[in-house]
Amino acid sequence: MTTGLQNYVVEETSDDWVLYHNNFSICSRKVRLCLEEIGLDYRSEHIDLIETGKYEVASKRFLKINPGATVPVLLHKGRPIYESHEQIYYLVEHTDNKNILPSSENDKENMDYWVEKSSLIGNPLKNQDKYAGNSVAPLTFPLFVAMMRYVPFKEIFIGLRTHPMKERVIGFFAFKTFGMKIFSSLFPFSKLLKSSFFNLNQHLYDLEKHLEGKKSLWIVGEEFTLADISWAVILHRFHECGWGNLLLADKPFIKKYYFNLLNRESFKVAIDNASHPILTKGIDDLHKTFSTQSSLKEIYTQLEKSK
Ligand SMILES: N[C@@H](CCC(=O)N[C@@H](CS)C(=O)NCC(=O)O)C(=O)O
Repeated sequence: MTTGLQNYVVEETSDDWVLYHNNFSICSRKVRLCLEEIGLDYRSEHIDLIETGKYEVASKRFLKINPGATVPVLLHKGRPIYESHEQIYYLVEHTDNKNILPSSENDKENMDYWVEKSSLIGNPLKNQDKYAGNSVAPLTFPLFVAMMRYVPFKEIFIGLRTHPMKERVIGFFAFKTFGMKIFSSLFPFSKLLKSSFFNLNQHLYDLEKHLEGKKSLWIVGEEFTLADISWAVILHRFHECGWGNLLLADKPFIKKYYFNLLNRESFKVAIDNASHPILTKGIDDLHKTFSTQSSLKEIYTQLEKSK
């Protein structure tokens, strides 16, 4: 598939900008944050993932928008862009409001480096040492398990028929079937959680060192840029999944940086105010489970000791 704006129309529409997205999806949050920062008017189309109750992402209607069955998809005059890291660049380059692009070439290079490092590219189980987005993905699995309690099996079975990536559907079937026991050493998931944790921790050390040296409000400097948008959703994701204390215990500069992100108006609109009932219940259940469920607790304690 070619990158960036595709040369075909997937929807006849009079809306210049349409975003197909999901409130829980980390990549969708990134693009919503960008849209808020730019202040762009767009039509919002919420699409359910199995985590939020059903495989709307693999429905006939949505597969016409994206045969790959993923969100977010940004449409510009009906033509799609499929990758979130490309969507945010496209948005700033094709709208008047350029205030989140750095003015100097040097800063722009710096921004590109941090955007790429935080992206989720390709299979999240690969290239975790290159992309923080890939390494945070498996750390979300405990929250997936918690959310699956509220999703009936029959909805997962629909995905077995319609979803182009069957391995993902089988993963959710296993999460629903085994619950948190899936993180015991009998399954490969505990090893995966640990290696993803180590990879993400390394990316965070790099960011900590950068922020410490820079001593600026945001990643590139005093200007808020795409790099901050891209990291905001990663930091928020591991906090909502209960890894925040462990990952940031020795990183005071990221802690302060995250505090500033949380207080940004765009963050409140694009992330805090865009939740979902299954997500709220899942987070609540997970945070209780973390300290009581033996296999998760064991992983947490092992990681704590290893730091
Ligand atoms: N590299 C893509 C990743 C897109 C992606 O995997 N999106 C997830 C949600 S964050 C999704 O739509 N999953 C649907 C599914 O697995 O059924 C991007 O950056 O946009």
